[in-house]
Amino acid sequence: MTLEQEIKARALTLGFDAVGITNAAPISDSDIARLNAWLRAGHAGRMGYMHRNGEKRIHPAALLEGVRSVIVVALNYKPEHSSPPPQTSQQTGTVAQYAWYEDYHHVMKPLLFELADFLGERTERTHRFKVCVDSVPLAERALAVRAGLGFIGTNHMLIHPTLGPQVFLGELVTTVALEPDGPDPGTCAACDRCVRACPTGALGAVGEFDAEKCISYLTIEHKGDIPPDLATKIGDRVFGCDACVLACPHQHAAPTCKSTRLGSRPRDAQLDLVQVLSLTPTSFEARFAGSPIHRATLEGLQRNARICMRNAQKGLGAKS
Ligand code: B12
Ligand code: SF4
Ligand code: SF4
Repeated sequence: MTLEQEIKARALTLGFDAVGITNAAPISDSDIARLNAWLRAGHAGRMGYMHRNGEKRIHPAALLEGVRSVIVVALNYKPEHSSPPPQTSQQTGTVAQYAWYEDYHHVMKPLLFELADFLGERTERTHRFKVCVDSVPLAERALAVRAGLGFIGTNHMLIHPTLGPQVFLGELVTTVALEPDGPDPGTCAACDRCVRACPTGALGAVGEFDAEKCISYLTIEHKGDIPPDLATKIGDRVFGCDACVLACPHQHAAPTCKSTRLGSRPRDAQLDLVQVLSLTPTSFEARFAGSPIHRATLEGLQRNARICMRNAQKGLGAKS
Protein backbone atom coordinates (compact mmCIF):
# COMPACT_ATOMS: atom_id res chain seq x y z
CA MET A 1 0.00 0.00 0.00
CA THR A 2 1.30 3.48 -0.83
CA LEU A 3 1.26 6.20 1.84
CA GLU A 4 -1.58 7.92 -0.06
CA GLN A 5 -3.64 4.70 0.01
CA GLU A 6 -2.95 4.30 3.73
CA ILE A 7 -4.10 7.88 4.42
CA LYS A 8 -7.31 7.35 2.48
CA ALA A 9 -8.04 4.04 4.19
CA ARG A 10 -7.40 5.67 7.57
CA ALA A 11 -9.68 8.65 6.76
CA LEU A 12 -12.51 6.27 5.79
CA THR A 13 -11.95 4.20 8.95
CA LEU A 14 -12.18 7.39 11.00
CA GLY A 15 -15.67 7.88 9.55
CA PHE A 16 -15.23 10.28 6.63
CA ASP A 17 -17.20 9.35 3.51
CA ALA A 18 -14.71 10.52 0.89
CA VAL A 19 -11.12 11.72 0.75
CA GLY A 20 -8.89 13.19 -1.93
CA ILE A 21 -5.45 14.76 -2.12
CA THR A 22 -4.29 17.89 -3.91
CA ASN A 23 -1.03 19.81 -3.99
CA ALA A 24 -0.49 23.13 -2.23
CA ALA A 25 -0.61 25.37 -5.31
CA PRO A 26 -2.79 28.48 -5.20
CA ILE A 27 -6.38 28.07 -6.41
CA SER A 28 -6.77 28.62 -10.15
CA ASP A 29 -6.74 32.07 -11.74
CA SER A 30 -10.39 31.67 -12.67
CA ASP A 31 -11.32 30.81 -9.05
CA ILE A 32 -9.32 33.82 -7.81
CA ALA A 33 -11.12 36.02 -10.35
CA ARG A 34 -14.52 34.66 -9.20
CA LEU A 35 -13.69 35.27 -5.55
CA ASN A 36 -12.41 38.81 -6.15
CA ALA A 37 -15.33 39.75 -8.41
CA TRP A 38 -17.74 38.43 -5.75
CA LEU A 39 -16.07 40.49 -3.04
CA ARG A 40 -15.87 43.63 -5.22
CA ALA A 41 -19.58 43.38 -6.06
CA GLY A 42 -20.36 43.49 -2.32
CA HIS A 43 -21.94 40.02 -2.48
CA ALA A 44 -20.30 39.03 0.82
CA GLY A 45 -22.67 41.41 2.60
CA ARG A 46 -21.43 42.13 6.11
CA MET A 47 -19.24 39.02 6.35
CA GLY A 48 -16.15 41.15 6.98
CA TYR A 49 -14.06 38.01 7.51
CA MET A 50 -14.44 37.20 3.81
CA HIS A 51 -12.47 40.38 3.00
CA ARG A 52 -9.66 39.50 5.41
CA ASN A 53 -6.80 36.98 4.95
CA GLY A 54 -7.24 37.01 1.15
CA GLU A 55 -3.76 35.58 0.57
CA LYS A 56 -4.49 32.55 2.81
CA ARG A 57 -7.81 31.90 1.09
CA ILE A 58 -6.05 31.86 -2.26
CA HIS A 59 -2.80 30.12 -1.36
CA PRO A 60 -2.42 27.36 1.29
CA ALA A 61 1.26 28.32 1.61
CA ALA A 62 0.17 31.43 3.48
CA LEU A 63 -1.49 29.17 6.08
CA LEU A 64 1.42 26.82 6.77
CA GLU A 65 5.04 27.41 5.86
CA GLY A 66 6.55 24.67 3.72
CA VAL A 67 3.14 23.19 2.87
CA ARG A 68 3.21 20.51 0.15
CA SER A 69 -0.20 18.83 0.23
CA VAL A 70 -3.84 19.31 1.18
CA ILE A 71 -5.88 16.24 2.15
CA VAL A 72 -9.57 17.06 1.66
CA VAL A 73 -12.28 15.03 3.40
CA ALA A 74 -16.06 14.99 3.00
CA LEU A 75 -18.67 13.93 5.55
CA ASN A 76 -22.16 13.07 4.30
CA TYR A 77 -24.94 14.86 6.23
CA LYS A 78 -28.01 13.92 4.18
CA PRO A 79 -30.54 13.06 6.90
CA GLU A 80 -32.33 9.72 6.93
CA HIS A 81 -35.73 11.41 7.04
CA SER A 82 -35.94 14.34 4.66
CA SER A 83 -38.77 16.12 6.44
CA PRO A 84 -38.80 17.16 10.08
CA PRO A 85 -40.92 15.19 12.58
CA PRO A 86 -44.65 16.07 12.65
CA GLN A 87 -45.37 19.50 14.08
CA THR A 88 -46.32 19.66 17.74
CA SER A 89 -47.26 23.31 17.58
CA GLN A 90 -48.95 25.56 15.03
CA GLN A 91 -46.07 28.00 15.12
CA THR A 92 -42.91 26.23 14.07
CA GLY A 93 -39.87 27.29 12.09
CA THR A 94 -37.84 25.03 9.82
CA VAL A 95 -34.11 24.56 10.44
CA ALA A 96 -31.59 23.86 7.65
CA GLN A 97 -30.65 20.20 7.61
CA TYR A 98 -26.97 20.72 8.41
CA ALA A 99 -28.12 21.86 11.85
CA TRP A 100 -30.12 18.67 12.54
CA TYR A 101 -26.84 17.39 14.00
CA GLU A 102 -24.17 18.38 16.49
CA ASP A 103 -21.95 21.16 15.19
CA TYR A 104 -19.85 19.56 12.43
CA HIS A 105 -16.81 21.68 13.34
CA HIS A 106 -16.66 19.92 16.73
CA VAL A 107 -17.01 16.50 15.10
CA MET A 108 -14.63 16.85 12.15
CA LYS A 109 -11.70 18.64 13.79
CA PRO A 110 -10.85 15.87 16.30
CA LEU A 111 -11.05 13.30 13.50
CA LEU A 112 -8.67 15.36 11.36
CA PHE A 113 -6.29 15.66 14.33
CA GLU A 114 -6.38 11.85 14.56
CA LEU A 115 -5.54 11.66 10.85
CA ALA A 116 -2.67 14.11 11.42
CA ASP A 117 -1.41 11.97 14.27
CA PHE A 118 -1.47 8.88 12.07
CA LEU A 119 0.41 10.62 9.27
CA GLY A 120 2.83 12.19 11.75
CA GLU A 121 3.69 8.76 13.06
CA ARG A 122 4.10 7.33 9.55
CA THR A 123 6.52 10.16 8.67
CA GLU A 124 8.62 9.89 11.83
CA ARG A 125 7.31 13.09 13.38
CA THR A 126 9.27 15.27 10.97
CA HIS A 127 6.27 17.13 9.50
CA ARG A 128 3.75 19.83 10.39
CA PHE A 129 -0.03 19.90 10.00
CA LYS A 130 -2.93 22.34 10.12
CA VAL A 131 -6.51 21.20 10.57
CA CYS A 132 -9.16 23.28 8.78
CA VAL A 133 -12.95 23.08 8.91
CA ASP A 134 -14.96 26.00 7.49
CA SER A 135 -13.74 28.84 9.70
CA VAL A 136 -10.13 28.84 8.45
CA PRO A 137 -9.57 31.16 5.46
CA LEU A 138 -9.16 28.46 2.82
CA ALA A 139 -11.10 28.05 -0.44
CA GLU A 140 -12.51 24.69 0.62
CA ARG A 141 -14.75 24.06 -2.38
CA ALA A 142 -12.11 24.97 -4.96
CA LEU A 143 -9.57 22.67 -3.24
CA ALA A 144 -12.13 19.86 -2.99
CA VAL A 145 -12.65 20.00 -6.76
CA ARG A 146 -8.91 19.82 -7.33
CA ALA A 147 -8.65 16.85 -4.94
CA GLY A 148 -11.16 14.95 -7.08
CA LEU A 149 -14.12 15.14 -4.69
CA GLY A 150 -16.60 16.48 -7.25
CA PHE A 151 -17.67 19.60 -9.12
CA ILE A 152 -19.22 22.96 -8.23
CA GLY A 153 -22.89 23.13 -9.10
CA THR A 154 -24.90 26.17 -10.08
CA ASN A 155 -26.12 26.16 -6.46
CA HIS A 156 -22.43 26.77 -5.54
CA MET A 157 -22.22 23.48 -3.64
CA LEU A 158 -19.40 21.00 -4.06
CA ILE A 159 -21.32 18.05 -5.52
CA HIS A 160 -19.74 14.65 -4.97
CA PRO A 161 -20.54 12.15 -7.77
CA THR A 162 -22.25 9.68 -5.40
CA LEU A 163 -22.71 11.57 -2.11
CA GLY A 164 -24.26 14.62 -3.77
CA PRO A 165 -24.15 18.17 -2.36
CA GLN A 166 -24.93 17.47 1.32
CA VAL A 167 -21.35 16.95 2.43
CA PHE A 168 -19.30 18.93 4.90
CA LEU A 169 -15.71 19.63 3.90
CA GLY A 170 -12.54 19.61 5.99
CA GLU A 171 -8.82 19.66 5.24
CA LEU A 172 -5.52 18.50 6.61
CA VAL A 173 -2.89 20.90 5.29
CA THR A 174 0.59 19.40 5.62
CA THR A 175 4.27 19.67 4.77
CA VAL A 176 4.25 15.97 3.71
CA ALA A 177 4.64 15.67 -0.09
CA LEU A 178 1.94 13.37 -1.46
CA GLU A 179 0.87 12.24 -4.92
CA PRO A 180 -2.19 14.39 -5.83
CA ASP A 181 -5.46 13.07 -7.26
CA GLY A 182 -6.90 14.49 -10.47
CA PRO A 183 -10.18 16.40 -10.67
CA ASP A 184 -13.34 14.33 -11.28
CA PRO A 185 -15.25 16.43 -13.78
CA GLY A 186 -19.01 16.67 -13.60
CA THR A 187 -21.54 19.26 -14.73
CA CYS A 188 -25.06 20.46 -14.16
CA ALA A 189 -25.76 19.89 -17.87
CA ALA A 190 -28.94 21.77 -18.79
CA CYS A 191 -30.47 21.74 -15.30
CA ASP A 192 -31.45 24.97 -13.53
CA ARG A 193 -33.67 23.63 -10.73
CA CYS A 194 -31.72 25.30 -7.93
CA VAL A 195 -32.00 28.72 -9.58
CA ARG A 196 -35.76 28.26 -9.91
CA ALA A 197 -36.07 26.94 -6.34
CA CYS A 198 -34.22 29.83 -4.68
CA PRO A 199 -36.94 31.90 -2.95
CA THR A 200 -35.08 35.23 -3.16
CA GLY A 201 -33.23 35.23 -6.49
CA ALA A 202 -29.85 34.99 -4.71
CA LEU A 203 -28.65 32.50 -7.33
CA GLY A 204 -28.16 33.31 -11.00
CA ALA A 205 -28.10 30.96 -13.99
CA VAL A 206 -24.43 31.60 -14.78
CA GLY A 207 -22.95 31.23 -11.32
CA GLU A 208 -23.99 34.49 -9.67
CA PHE A 209 -24.52 34.33 -5.93
CA ASP A 210 -25.55 37.34 -3.86
CA ALA A 211 -25.22 36.47 -0.18
CA GLU A 212 -27.11 39.65 0.77
CA LYS A 213 -30.22 38.02 -0.72
CA CYS A 214 -29.49 34.52 0.62
CA ILE A 215 -31.74 33.30 3.44
CA SER A 216 -28.88 31.30 4.87
CA TYR A 217 -26.81 34.48 5.19
CA LEU A 218 -29.73 36.60 6.40
CA THR A 219 -30.84 34.17 9.14
CA ILE A 220 -27.38 33.07 10.35
CA GLU A 221 -24.71 35.65 9.60
CA HIS A 222 -26.56 38.94 9.21
CA LYS A 223 -26.96 41.14 12.29
CA GLY A 224 -29.78 43.67 12.63
CA ASP A 225 -32.98 44.12 10.69
CA ILE A 226 -33.76 42.19 7.51
CA PRO A 227 -35.27 44.25 4.66
CA PRO A 228 -39.07 43.66 4.57
CA ASP A 229 -39.15 42.40 0.94
CA LEU A 230 -36.61 39.67 1.81
CA ALA A 231 -38.19 38.93 5.20
CA THR A 232 -41.46 37.87 3.55
CA LYS A 233 -39.51 35.44 1.33
CA ILE A 234 -37.96 33.73 4.34
CA GLY A 235 -41.28 31.94 4.87
CA ASP A 236 -40.95 29.61 7.87
CA ARG A 237 -37.16 29.24 7.71
CA VAL A 238 -36.00 30.14 11.20
CA PHE A 239 -32.35 29.10 10.65
CA GLY A 240 -30.56 28.61 7.33
CA CYS A 241 -31.99 27.47 4.00
CA ASP A 242 -31.77 24.30 1.91
CA ALA A 243 -33.97 25.15 -1.08
CA CYS A 244 -31.14 25.13 -3.66
CA VAL A 245 -29.67 21.95 -2.19
CA LEU A 246 -32.92 19.99 -1.90
CA ALA A 247 -33.91 20.92 -5.46
CA CYS A 248 -30.79 19.23 -6.82
CA PRO A 249 -31.20 15.83 -8.52
CA HIS A 250 -27.77 14.83 -7.18
CA GLN A 251 -29.15 15.26 -3.65
CA HIS A 252 -32.15 13.04 -4.42
CA ALA A 253 -29.92 10.22 -5.64
CA ALA A 254 -27.48 10.37 -2.71
CA PRO A 255 -27.25 7.90 0.19
CA THR A 256 -28.10 9.09 3.70
CA CYS A 257 -25.67 9.92 6.52
CA LYS A 258 -24.16 6.82 8.12
CA SER A 259 -21.80 8.60 10.49
CA THR A 260 -21.85 7.44 14.09
CA ARG A 261 -19.88 10.52 15.15
CA LEU A 262 -22.22 13.21 13.79
CA GLY A 263 -24.78 12.99 16.62
CA SER A 264 -28.27 13.87 15.43
CA ARG A 265 -30.46 16.43 17.24
CA PRO A 266 -33.98 15.57 16.02
CA ARG A 267 -35.66 18.18 18.21
CA ASP A 268 -33.68 20.89 16.39
CA ALA A 269 -35.18 20.08 12.96
CA GLN A 270 -38.11 22.37 13.70
CA LEU A 271 -38.28 24.99 16.42
CA ASP A 272 -41.30 26.07 18.37
CA LEU A 273 -41.34 29.81 17.70
CA VAL A 274 -43.08 30.73 20.95
CA GLN A 275 -40.41 28.80 22.85
CA VAL A 276 -37.66 30.56 20.91
CA LEU A 277 -39.13 33.94 21.86
CA SER A 278 -39.20 32.95 25.51
CA LEU A 279 -35.50 31.99 25.63
CA THR A 280 -33.19 33.95 27.90
CA PRO A 281 -29.42 34.19 27.39
CA THR A 282 -28.99 31.36 29.90
CA SER A 283 -31.63 29.06 28.42
CA PHE A 284 -30.38 29.80 24.88
CA GLU A 285 -26.90 28.61 25.92
CA ALA A 286 -28.29 25.49 27.57
CA ARG A 287 -30.55 24.66 24.60
CA PHE A 288 -28.14 25.32 21.72
CA ALA A 289 -24.60 24.76 23.08
CA GLY A 290 -22.94 22.37 20.62
CA SER A 291 -25.47 23.07 17.86
CA PRO A 292 -24.78 25.06 14.68
CA ILE A 293 -27.84 27.14 15.65
CA HIS A 294 -25.73 28.74 18.40
CA ARG A 295 -24.02 30.79 15.66
CA ALA A 296 -27.18 32.81 15.00
CA THR A 297 -27.04 34.27 18.56
CA LEU A 298 -30.14 34.65 20.73
CA GLU A 299 -30.92 38.05 19.24
CA GLY A 300 -30.67 36.77 15.65
CA LEU A 301 -32.73 33.64 16.32
CA GLN A 302 -35.50 35.65 18.00
CA ARG A 303 -35.52 38.14 15.10
CA ASN A 304 -35.93 35.16 12.73
CA ALA A 305 -38.74 33.71 14.87
CA ARG A 306 -40.64 37.02 14.77
CA ILE A 307 -40.30 37.09 10.97
CA CYS A 308 -41.56 33.49 10.66
CA MET A 309 -44.53 34.31 12.88
CA ARG A 310 -45.44 37.38 10.81
CA ASN A 311 -45.14 35.29 7.65
CA ALA A 312 -47.39 32.59 9.13
CA GLN A 313 -49.99 35.21 9.99
CA LYS A 314 -49.88 36.43 6.39
CA GLY A 315 -50.08 32.82 5.12
CA LEU A 316 -46.52 32.94 3.73
CA GLY A 317 -45.11 29.43 4.36
CA ALA A 318 -41.89 27.72 3.36
CA LYS A 319 -42.61 27.80 -0.35
CA SER A 320 -43.13 31.59 -0.41
C1 B12 B 1 -19.07 32.32 3.56
C2 B12 B 1 -19.76 30.97 3.53
C3 B12 B 1 -21.15 30.94 3.42
C4 B12 B 1 -21.95 32.20 3.06
C5 B12 B 1 -21.75 32.49 1.55
C6 B12 B 1 -21.96 31.23 0.67
C7 B12 B 1 -21.27 31.26 -0.70
N1 B12 B 1 -21.87 30.55 -1.66
O1 B12 B 1 -20.23 31.88 -0.88
C8 B12 B 1 -23.39 31.78 3.49
C9 B12 B 1 -23.63 32.19 4.94
C10 B12 B 1 -24.50 32.32 2.62
C11 B12 B 1 -23.26 30.25 3.43
C12 B12 B 1 -24.34 29.41 3.23
C13 B12 B 1 -24.24 28.04 3.16
N2 B12 B 1 -23.16 27.30 3.45
CO1 B12 B 1 -21.38 28.05 3.73
N3 B12 B 1 -19.56 28.61 3.78
C14 B12 B 1 -19.01 29.78 3.64
C15 B12 B 1 -17.46 29.66 3.68
C16 B12 B 1 -16.98 30.06 5.09
C17 B12 B 1 -16.72 30.47 2.61
C18 B12 B 1 -17.30 30.32 1.18
C19 B12 B 1 -16.66 31.26 0.20
O2 B12 B 1 -15.44 31.36 0.14
N4 B12 B 1 -17.49 31.98 -0.56
C20 B12 B 1 -17.02 32.86 -1.59
C21 B12 B 1 -17.36 32.22 -2.96
C22 B12 B 1 -16.97 33.19 -4.06
O3 B12 B 1 -16.56 31.06 -3.00
P1 B12 B 1 -17.13 29.55 -3.15
O4 B12 B 1 -18.60 29.51 -2.97
O5 B12 B 1 -16.32 28.65 -2.28
O6 B12 B 1 -16.83 29.27 -4.66
C23 B12 B 1 -15.51 29.13 -5.19
C24 B12 B 1 -15.36 27.96 -6.14
O7 B12 B 1 -16.43 27.08 -5.96
C25 B12 B 1 -15.30 28.57 -7.52
N5 B12 B 1 -15.95 27.93 -8.62
C26 B12 B 1 -15.19 27.15 -9.39
N6 B12 B 1 -15.90 26.66 -10.39
C27 B12 B 1 -17.17 27.11 -10.29
C28 B12 B 1 -18.27 26.85 -11.10
C29 B12 B 1 -19.52 27.42 -10.78
C30 B12 B 1 -20.74 27.14 -11.62
C31 B12 B 1 -19.60 28.26 -9.62
C32 B12 B 1 -20.91 28.85 -9.26
C33 B12 B 1 -18.46 28.50 -8.81
C34 B12 B 1 -17.22 27.92 -9.16
O8 B12 B 1 -15.49 29.96 -7.37
C35 B12 B 1 -15.29 30.37 -6.04
C36 B12 B 1 -13.97 31.06 -5.81
O9 B12 B 1 -12.96 30.22 -5.36
C37 B12 B 1 -17.28 28.11 3.41
C38 B12 B 1 -16.08 27.47 4.10
C39 B12 B 1 -14.77 27.81 3.42
N7 B12 B 1 -13.77 28.13 4.20
O10 B12 B 1 -14.68 27.77 2.20
C40 B12 B 1 -18.63 27.50 3.91
C41 B12 B 1 -19.22 26.34 3.10
C42 B12 B 1 -19.11 26.70 1.65
N8 B12 B 1 -20.64 26.35 3.49
C43 B12 B 1 -21.19 25.19 3.53
C44 B12 B 1 -22.58 24.94 3.73
C45 B12 B 1 -22.98 23.51 4.11
C46 B12 B 1 -23.52 25.98 3.58
C47 B12 B 1 -25.07 25.86 3.50
C48 B12 B 1 -25.59 24.62 2.76
C49 B12 B 1 -25.68 25.93 4.93
C50 B12 B 1 -27.20 26.08 4.97
N9 B12 B 1 -27.97 25.05 4.64
O11 B12 B 1 -27.72 27.12 5.32
C51 B12 B 1 -25.41 27.18 2.75
C52 B12 B 1 -25.38 26.99 1.21
C53 B12 B 1 -25.58 28.28 0.44
C54 B12 B 1 -24.98 28.18 -0.97
N10 B12 B 1 -25.81 27.83 -1.95
O12 B12 B 1 -23.77 28.40 -1.13
C55 B12 B 1 -20.18 24.08 3.21
C56 B12 B 1 -20.45 23.62 1.77
C57 B12 B 1 -20.13 22.16 1.51
C58 B12 B 1 -20.32 21.85 0.03
N11 B12 B 1 -20.73 20.62 -0.22
O13 B12 B 1 -20.10 22.67 -0.83
C59 B12 B 1 -18.80 24.85 3.41
C60 B12 B 1 -17.67 24.39 2.49
C61 B12 B 1 -18.40 24.64 4.88
C62 B12 B 1 -17.83 23.24 5.14
N12 B12 B 1 -16.61 23.16 5.62
O14 B12 B 1 -18.47 22.22 4.91
N13 B12 B 1 -21.96 29.85 3.52
S1 SF4 C 1 -29.56 28.85 0.52
FE1 SF4 C 1 -31.69 29.42 -0.02
S2 SF4 C 1 -31.68 31.64 -0.36
FE2 SF4 C 1 -29.51 30.93 -0.33
S3 SF4 C 1 -29.03 30.58 -2.50
FE3 SF4 C 1 -29.77 28.62 -1.70
S4 SF4 C 1 -32.00 28.64 -2.09
FE4 SF4 C 1 -31.28 30.74 -2.35
S1 SF4 D 1 -30.09 21.67 -9.16
FE1 SF4 D 1 -29.36 21.28 -11.24
S2 SF4 D 1 -28.31 23.20 -11.80
FE2 SF4 D 1 -28.54 23.23 -9.58
S3 SF4 D 1 -26.64 22.35 -8.81
FE3 SF4 D 1 -28.10 20.64 -8.99
S4 SF4 D 1 -27.69 19.78 -11.05
FE4 SF4 D 1 -26.74 21.81 -10.97
